[in-house]
Amino acid sequence: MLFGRSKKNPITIATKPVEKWIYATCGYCSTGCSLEVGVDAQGKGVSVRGVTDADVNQGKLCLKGIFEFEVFNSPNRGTIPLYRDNTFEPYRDVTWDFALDKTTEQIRRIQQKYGRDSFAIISTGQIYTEEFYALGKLVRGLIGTNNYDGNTTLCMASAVSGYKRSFGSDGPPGCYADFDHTECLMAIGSNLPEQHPIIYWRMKEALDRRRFPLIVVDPRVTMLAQMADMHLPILPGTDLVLLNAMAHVILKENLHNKDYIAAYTTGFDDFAKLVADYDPVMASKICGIDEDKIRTVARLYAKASAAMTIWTMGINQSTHGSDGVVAINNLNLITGNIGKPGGTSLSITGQCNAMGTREFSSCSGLPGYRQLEKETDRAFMSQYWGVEESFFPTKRGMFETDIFPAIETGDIKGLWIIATNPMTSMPNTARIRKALERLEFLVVQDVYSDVETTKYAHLFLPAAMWGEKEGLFTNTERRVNIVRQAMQPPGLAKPDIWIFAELAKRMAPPTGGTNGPLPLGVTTPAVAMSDSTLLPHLGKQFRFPQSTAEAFEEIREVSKGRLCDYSGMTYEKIEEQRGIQWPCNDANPNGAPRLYTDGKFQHPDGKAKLIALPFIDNNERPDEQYPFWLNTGRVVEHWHTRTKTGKIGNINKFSPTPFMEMNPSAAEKLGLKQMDYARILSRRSSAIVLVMLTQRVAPDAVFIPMHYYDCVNRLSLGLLDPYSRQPAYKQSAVRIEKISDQEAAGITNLQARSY
Ligand SMILES: Nc1nc2c(c(=O)[nH]1)N[C@H]1C(S)=C(S)[C@@H](COP(=O)(O)OP(=O)(O)OC[C@H]3O[C@@H](n4cnc5c(=O)[nH]c(N)nc54)[C@H](O)[C@@H]3O)O[C@H]1N2
Ligand SMILES: Nc1nc2c(c(=O)[nH]1)N[C@H]1C(S)=C(S)[C@@H](COP(=O)(O)OP(=O)(O)OC[C@H]3O[C@@H](n4cnc5c(=O)[nH]c(N)nc54)[C@H](O)[C@@H]3O)O[C@H]1N2
Ligand code: SF4
Ligand SMILES: [Mo]
Repeated sequence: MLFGRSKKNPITIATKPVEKWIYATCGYCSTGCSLEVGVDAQGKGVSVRGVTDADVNQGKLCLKGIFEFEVFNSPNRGTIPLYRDNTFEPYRDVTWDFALDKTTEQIRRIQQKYGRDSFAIISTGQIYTEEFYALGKLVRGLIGTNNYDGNTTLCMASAVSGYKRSFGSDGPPGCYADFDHTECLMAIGSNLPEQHPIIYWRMKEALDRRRFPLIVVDPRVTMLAQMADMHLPILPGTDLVLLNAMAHVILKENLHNKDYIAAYTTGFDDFAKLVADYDPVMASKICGIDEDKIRTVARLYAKASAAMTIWTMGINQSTHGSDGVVAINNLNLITGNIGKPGGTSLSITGQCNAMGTREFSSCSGLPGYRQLEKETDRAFMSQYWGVEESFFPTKRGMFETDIFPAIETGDIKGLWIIATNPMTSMPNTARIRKALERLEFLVVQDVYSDVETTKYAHLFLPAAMWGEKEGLFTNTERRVNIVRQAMQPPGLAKPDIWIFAELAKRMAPPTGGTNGPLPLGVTTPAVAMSDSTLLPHLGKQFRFPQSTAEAFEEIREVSKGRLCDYSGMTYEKIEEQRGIQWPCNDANPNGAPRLYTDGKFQHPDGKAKLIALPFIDNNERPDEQYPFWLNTGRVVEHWHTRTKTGKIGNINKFSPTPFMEMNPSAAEKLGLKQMDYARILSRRSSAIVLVMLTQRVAPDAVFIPMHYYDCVNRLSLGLLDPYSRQPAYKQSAVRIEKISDQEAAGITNLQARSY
């Protein structure tokens, strides 16, 4: 006789008719998991599985990776270019020739009328490195605007800026294997289990094998905080004070590594003088962490034979984001924890290829971490590309967060947005909307035609997505990994690099016929420019990569001898090794896990800088009118503005509706119950959210995920960091109101679901 479970029908998992498995790297987060896409006999992606012999994930995937094949069949993909003369008209289908000619013509018209820099370009961290390289060549070599930036300003800019200030160059020095060696791990403003589930798994495995203290600094009791040995629920935006106070204790108690400091750093005296002011008693009043806890953590960190810090947006998205990163580097320099196993400053990157854009997109400089400010760097790229050196600007242009205000002031008249959705992701979106409405020409290049920003565009260019084209991503630990093409793009959608190459052709018709035929069998006649006064800067050898493989060859050449050296890589070797960590060259043919192992840094004197960092409290703070801190961030099931995950049923079902985490005691005072709709107001605007009661947030704070259109970024202020220009998304002040008509609120709220 059968009882209980065994009596029920057994669960069966439908077999997938997979014909072949195609190697790829996950297209969501910067963990960089190796996976394979299962394709059926009709060429359709029907499954995904993890790659077991990949160092990064060893066969594991998180839920976004497991369901990633479903993006291929998601609705509202862009399949044909769309155009309208005025944004109040409906779009009409147009040919690629029309769309590309129109883009070229509008860019040149605006530049000729208002100046070269009046046309701006905002890109992303989510296309392939080769595509970034090609875009950079198009912008720096042909279009010639200096107002070219990416959404990485919303994300990694503070880490980049902090690494540059401390070490003389961008580039995370550590790797995931450091978890296996560390004797103390501090995680600041990083919700690893939800945002980088497989890095978390690596960390947890290391922790299970070999106990080491885990310290978590986060105002919210995240899952990581719950498993920490010590959770420091810091007052929002005050991490710099905590870090300065830790350095204070370490110096005062003589726990610093004097030999390391003397041999490899400069600036110690000024630094020591400043942190002398940050004693734990005074610091505890500012950052809300008990003075003894600060001392204990500082001692633990300094006494460990190897200690490391990881951080993400809790540090970067702050008015002292860049300083916070430098403070982490300071801490690791004074304790000799850079470039050694288990001792590092490892910024956990965000998007799948936020690293690739930093390395080769030319967004803030020139390829291979070259700087516009450096004569030798300009001269090298001028010679290599065949672009007159004087055509390059001598300093970087506007950041994304400065481009929108420049539209308001009329300095920017045209904008090209590539793979980012600022109408949902920028702070204070009402202001962004007004700015977009002022543009004479807006072109949006995205894989989905329903992305919110297209509502304000004149032209939409449909791009092929991850898995529908081949190319490289670099992950958090500098690992370059490949995505092979598993699927054909839908309709007329084209790889981003094809679009860049076609525009290049229109801007500089090939002279010597060096450019080969276009990929995917599509050829269009090059359109001569009506006015070629912008072109005399081009040398005869100027050519434009027509495929990712061609761009990769250029990347290998220009990166030779640089920190981010790809010269020893080939696509085959990358796939074979399941990713290679740069530098990869003759000295390190299989890549290198760590940077600065020899204590030689990238500042001209070869030393790292210890920098004194005074804390300036300039956040918007809760007051009587707006009594709650608004904290924003992510949940595991959604990806950013939900253009992908909002359309995948198995993922969207976990949180289809905008919600707010709220402490039960605060809710009770306002008469709010679980699952009530509440109105949340800031000095900018208001939004409606579902109330989720949880002890995860403090009674004077709420947390709202960033993923929903017309929601949290209507409220956020986004004050900017002075170095990185990154917005402080994590600190604004809000008020919460009970809504009497719950039914009406539900209807209003439905609109925010968008999909
Ligand atoms: N599932 C999923 N994963 C993702 C993404 C996604 O959209 N969805 N996006 C990717 C991208 S681009 C990024 S940048 C990363 C972001 O990854 P994370 O930075 O880990 O994620 P967030 O939720 O933005 O914020 C992390 C934590 O910062 C804390 N925090 C807020 N204010 C402060 C503060 O003042 N001090 C400190 N110390 N902490 C604070 C928040 O409470 C939150 O728990 O995730 C990547 N991974
Ligand atoms: N309140 C708040 N706001 C935030 C944050 C926060 O923590 N709080 N975090 C910020 C951070 S860290 C980030 S990274 C940003 C992210 O913000 P966004 O960059 O705006 O977010 P995504 O939804 O990832 O947008 C990427 C777009 O690229 C498209 N796309 C995907 N693949 C391709 C491709 O191959 N080619 C092309 N052409 N398009 C493609 C997608 O459909 C999508 O529309 O949000 C920022 N905004
Ligand atoms: S952890 Fe990141 S890279 Fe790995 S499967 Fe999940 S989303 Fe993809
Ligand atoms: Mo990000």
